[in-house]
Parts: sequence; C-alpha cells; structure tokens
Amino acid sequence: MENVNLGTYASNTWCPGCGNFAILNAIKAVLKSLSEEGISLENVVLVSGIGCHAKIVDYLNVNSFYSIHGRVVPAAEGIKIARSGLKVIGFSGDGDSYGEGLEHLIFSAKRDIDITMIIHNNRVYGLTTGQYTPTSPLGYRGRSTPKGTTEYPINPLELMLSSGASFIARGTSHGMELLKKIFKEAIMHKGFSLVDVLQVCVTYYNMYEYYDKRVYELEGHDPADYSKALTKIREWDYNNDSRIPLGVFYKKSLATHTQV
Ligand SMILES: Cc1ncc(C[n+]2csc(CCOP(=O)(O)OP(=O)(O)O)c2C)c(N)n1
Ligand code: SF4
Ligand SMILES: [Mg+2]
Repeated sequence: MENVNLGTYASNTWCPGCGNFAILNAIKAVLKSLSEEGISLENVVLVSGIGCHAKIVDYLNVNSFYSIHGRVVPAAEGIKIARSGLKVIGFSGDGDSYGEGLEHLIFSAKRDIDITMIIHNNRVYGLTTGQYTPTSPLGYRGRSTPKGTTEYPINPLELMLSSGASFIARGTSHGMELLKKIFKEAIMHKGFSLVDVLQVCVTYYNMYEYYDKRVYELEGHDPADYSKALTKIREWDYNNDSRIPLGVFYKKSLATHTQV
C-alpha cells in the first residue's frame, strides 16, 4: 500500500468555522480509503475553480490543476479525455459552476463525461465578499444587493437531472459521515456525478441553524426512478421553507462518452 500523506505546506486561510473544512476532511478520508482499496492516488487528479472553495487543492497532496473561474469542467474533461484511466474530481463553487461555468456543467452532464463535480454551494460569492449567486434565495441581502435580490434561485439539481446527469446527490457541511459516503459513491460512479454540498459560509451567509432544523436523509428512496428523483429534488427549491432532503437522488448507468 502506498504511503498516504495528504497534508501540504500551505497554511489554511479559510475563516474559522467555514463549511469548507468538512469537505476537506471528508475528501481526505475518502482518498485514504480509496488508496487502502488499491486505487493509487497517482491516478487521481483534482481540479478547482476560483473562489474560497478552490483553495482546497492547495491543502491536499494530490496531483491537481487550479483552473480559472467557471472552467473547472472543461479542465477536468480535458484531463479525463487525454487520460481516461484517471479519476478526475472537480471542486467548484456555486458562483463558479452554477453561474459563470453553467453551460459547461450542462454539457458535461448531457455527455455523461466520467468526472465527479463537488460543488461547495454556500449560496454566496465568498471570496469576493458576499455578492448573490444563482442559488441565493429571493431577498438575499449582500454587498451587491443591499435591499435584497429580486430574483428566484435556480434549483441546480433539477437542472442537472434534466441535462442528463447520471448521479445527483446532496450533503451538508454539518454531515461529515454522509459526505464521505456520497463522495465515495460519486467518485466510483461510471459517468457524470455531481454532489451539491450545502457548505456554510459563516462570514457572509451563516445558514447552520436554518439547515440544521430542516435537513433529513432520504430513506427508502429508489435512485433509479427518474420521477421519484424529480419529486424529491423539487421538495426544496433553494427558496421555500420546506424540509431539505439529503442523499443520492438519482443514479443510472450509461455507456459514458469516454467508454464509447
Ligand atoms: C473570469 C472571472 N470572473 C470573475 C472573477 C472574480 N471572482 C473571483 S472569485 C468569484 C466568486 C466566487 O464565488 P464562488 O464560486 O461561489 O466561490 P466561493 O468563494 O463562494 O467559494 C468571482 C466572481 C474572476 N476571478 N474571474
Ligand atoms: S468567506 Fe465564507 S466561504 Fe470563504 S473562507 Fe470565509 S467562511 Fe469560508
Ligand atoms: Mg460560493
């Protein structure tokens, strides 16, 4: 077994309490367990965008590519197409992939490219100090919307389902065990997988209490059933005050673009 040392020399500059720590710790645990199961970490490549989330690649001693804003998907796709044996994991933000890079996400899902996208969805532009994003709720007050947004958020999981994504899941930064389980399943899935993480930004949009009151894990849900996946994905639309389901909403097996 290879000697797994995932730490790096970079000092961590995330705010204390930031939900990014949960994602970092969960992915570290998953990479260690993949290595123990015989998947060499030399065959794993991480890709990130631009934002607070993107620093995650600085904190992991694994081959990585720090890309530009909104372009995690094309960088990840390029790596996967050139070296189909690699496991490629993209870390992106809600601004990064649901905003500027949205078209890439849609077509990668449509083509079912065998990559994993982990979205640090804090529903705010964290790095640029609190502007609203495509998943901020109606009325969100931030630096660019002091009187509150006048737009409804998109439901990114509904968009991914209709675009053809073959694995769709959601976790939160207060649920490490679930994150580990979902990340591993997403990485092992053959095809395009997306995990939306409700990652709390304690500095610009602290939603811990709001989420803690509403989240629950899916039970007895059949992820192979498209209609049921759609119903569960629509239960919470990133704006209403309903309960928030977590877990794997949808999973299907296809011959992927890189296999045909
Ligand atoms: C092409 C381009 N457009 C805009 C920016 C400015 N910018 C840097 S980070 C960022 C937002 C990041 O938000 P998000 O992706 O949600 O990441 P977070 O900081 O919340 O993790 C923006 C707009 C940029 N660096 N490059
Ligand atoms: S600004 Fe928000 S997302 Fe960025 S490090 Fe701080 S708490 Fe985390
Ligand atoms: Mg963000």
